[in-house]
Amino acid sequence: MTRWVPCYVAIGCNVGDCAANFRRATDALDTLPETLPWRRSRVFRTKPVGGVAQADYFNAVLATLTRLSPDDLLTQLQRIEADAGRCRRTEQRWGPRSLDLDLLVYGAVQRGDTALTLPHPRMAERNFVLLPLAELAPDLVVPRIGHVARLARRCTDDGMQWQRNFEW
Ligand code: A4P
Ligand code: MG
Repeated sequence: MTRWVPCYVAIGCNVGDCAANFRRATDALDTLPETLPWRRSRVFRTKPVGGVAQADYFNAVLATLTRLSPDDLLTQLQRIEADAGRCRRTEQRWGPRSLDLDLLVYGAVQRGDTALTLPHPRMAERNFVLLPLAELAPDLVVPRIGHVARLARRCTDDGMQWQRNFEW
């Protein structure tokens, strides 16, 4: 029998009605087959990272246990992004997007394919990933990256504001 695997997904948005996009995404995630209901971190408003001038983002992290394979889970994440109006062909790398769902960690799996790199290669550099991830899984040790709470302790929360009234 396939085992349940803990996995973590970063969610981000800086185009359109982000609360509605987050809600639609989490509703869709909660209906995935072979996947338990998702837990959520708090939502933060964050300054854009990556050098492209654009609006602030809303960011959070989601956690579940799944029996889907990493590739099937990524396919589902990309379908949910497309349903929220995201079009990869026309958008700029690190530019504005209505919904970004990045698979951060899938159990202890490590792989380097362009289509799916695990753990997510830039997660250790991103405060908007580490701080919410540390709320859900402080004791997680991410392969090649390290202990989440320890990494999060090195982050500053400059440019990150908790969105207490974000309704999703
Ligand atoms: N891909 C490979 N590995 C993965 C993975 N672990 N999870 C491939 C998801 N996708 C993965 O991703 C590009 C390709 O990466 C996909 O085709 C997939 O097969 P994408 O989501 O289309 O593009 P992206 O998100 O622009 O690329 P990337 O490299 O994931 O960018 P980041 O690192 O997500 O940066 N600033 C703030 N404050 N908040 C943000 O959320 N996000 C970005 C995007 C930039 N600045 C930001 C934020
Ligand atoms: Mg992405």
